[in-house]
Amino acid sequence: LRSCSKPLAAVACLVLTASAAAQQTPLRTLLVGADRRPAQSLDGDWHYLVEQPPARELYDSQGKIRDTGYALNTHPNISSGPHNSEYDFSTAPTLKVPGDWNTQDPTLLRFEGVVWYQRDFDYTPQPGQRTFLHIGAANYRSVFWVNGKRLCEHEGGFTPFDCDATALLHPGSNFVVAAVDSTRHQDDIPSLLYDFYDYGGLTRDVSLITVPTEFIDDYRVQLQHGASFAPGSAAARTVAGYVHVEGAAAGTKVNIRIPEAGVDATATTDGNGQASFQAEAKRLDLWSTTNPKLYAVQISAGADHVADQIGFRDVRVDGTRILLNGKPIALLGANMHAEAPVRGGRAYSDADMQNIVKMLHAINANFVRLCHYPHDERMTRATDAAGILAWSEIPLWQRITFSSPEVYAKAVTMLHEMIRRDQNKASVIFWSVSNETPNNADRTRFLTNLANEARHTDSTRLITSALIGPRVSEDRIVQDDPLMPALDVVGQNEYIGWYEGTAEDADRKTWVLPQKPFIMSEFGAEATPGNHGGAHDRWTEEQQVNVLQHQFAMIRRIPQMRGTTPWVLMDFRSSTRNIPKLQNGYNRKGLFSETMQPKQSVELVRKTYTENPPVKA
Ligand code: GCB
Repeated sequence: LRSCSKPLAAVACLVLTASAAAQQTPLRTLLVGADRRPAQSLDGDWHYLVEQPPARELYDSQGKIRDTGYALNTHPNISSGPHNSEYDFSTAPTLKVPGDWNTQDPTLLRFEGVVWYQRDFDYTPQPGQRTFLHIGAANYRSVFWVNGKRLCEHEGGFTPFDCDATALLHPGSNFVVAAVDSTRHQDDIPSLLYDFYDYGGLTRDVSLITVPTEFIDDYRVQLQHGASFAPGSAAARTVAGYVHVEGAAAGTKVNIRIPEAGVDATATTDGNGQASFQAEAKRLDLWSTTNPKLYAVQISAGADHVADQIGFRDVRVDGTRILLNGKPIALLGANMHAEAPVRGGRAYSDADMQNIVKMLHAINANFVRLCHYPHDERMTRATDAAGILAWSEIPLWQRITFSSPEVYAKAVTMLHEMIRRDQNKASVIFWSVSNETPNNADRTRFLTNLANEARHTDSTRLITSALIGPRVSEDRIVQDDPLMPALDVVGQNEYIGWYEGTAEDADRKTWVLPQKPFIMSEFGAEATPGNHGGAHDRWTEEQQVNVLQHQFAMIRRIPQMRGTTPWVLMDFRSSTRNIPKLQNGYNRKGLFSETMQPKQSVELVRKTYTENPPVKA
């Protein structure tokens, strides 16, 4: 519990200390670079049982988690003895993990509640090692038991966690039971209402990761922040960061090697297990959108090793400009939900990510807003490899209980988890703290504190949020949201031509904005794929093109604009979109349909981004 001094662990530790005394809950952490470690995959078929609300197998009448019942994975006496049990995982059907339950069982398409999962696995303990159960994401609340004993709990549907299962595992056959609860509550993040699908389940990879007793749980390896890119100054090539070794005594040696860049640095841990380092690279190609160079980075400490692929780049703001490696950059992109193209459901595979990258390439994008929650780590690996800059967001969507200190604590945990997982991804340049929140004192205090927390946790990226609702008086749009001083870059959402007025209204608008870099982070119109008509006929591909054309023309007239992300790259499932025939359960503002069929708008956006970008660098 020494790592309680670190921000992420501190939050986990608070949770742990409360329950630790009563239940001896083992350490829960988030292993940086977990996806790079050798692992025993637990993906595949898991038995499942569905519990209708109020889920009395999981919660007692006070709402506390029960450790009896399904968690024990007992089997009913079927042929002899008194009848003893009303469930049986071993004869229950299976769901694939990773994967949401909604798209795997037609009866669960709209199910929000508790689903129980179970699987057996073989395990061979190794002396002097610790084994973590790694969960890529479980939406929304989840509880895990190993061999009938409670292992850990987690809240939040989009970030990974690692639970130390060493003490609960034994040689030979073991079993794990998980209860995943997607029920919505007012004080959750997101809260009760949102315009995307509530995909429940073990939506990302599950595995066992074995590490030595002293192990690398956290590291940052980056281009040293603040390097000079002024003409004539020495090339920026100092690599700096830290390695944290959980359980290490002060003075433990840590080695960081980047052979191709000629880096071979050693450092020693302090009393908190942390070793900071700084090293001159002999040669270093900076990561950029045109040269997404990733280096093999090897980190070792005692018996533990992690091998990662890391790009080195600098991002900062200069007045109203955004600089990548010292050069102004225009961000041309689109929004994207973590929705699997073609297959449907929550995206989780490399093939899903490649399809998303394919669509981004089709519009000649160099940027993607990954909305409205952290996507699968495969996505930010894919943007790293493809040279596509990324915006990553926590799911503070519209109406959150901003007055609640408990909700603020949850938001901080989600922010730390998002940052910690992707802190070594060169492509991720923005941490977004929220989307379209109501402008009032509670929310502004909450989000200002959260933005400061994000900057304090990671000063090497830019902090942003997507705002809505500027003051409009006739054709003058004045954005004076008091959250803006806390942001490095401001995202602006607006739907002129769809939720308000006509496409042509955009031609008359004058935007009055502070001297900061802005991104037009949402704009667009719905078009049912294959539906055609005139430029003013609703739901047609032609109208969508018309709205986007007028939007691009308007954006071109706003000098602070440095990026655009139309809403949205691909149609996505949303339980709030229920106009039969036109929507059929999908938000239709996609440039592509959910099966990746391009609408006419794809060609418009591609041509605009290629020949006449709507923003200047
Ligand atoms: C918004 C939200 C986004 C919605 C979109 C829409 O303003 O940020 O989550 O899906 O509008 O289509 O209404």
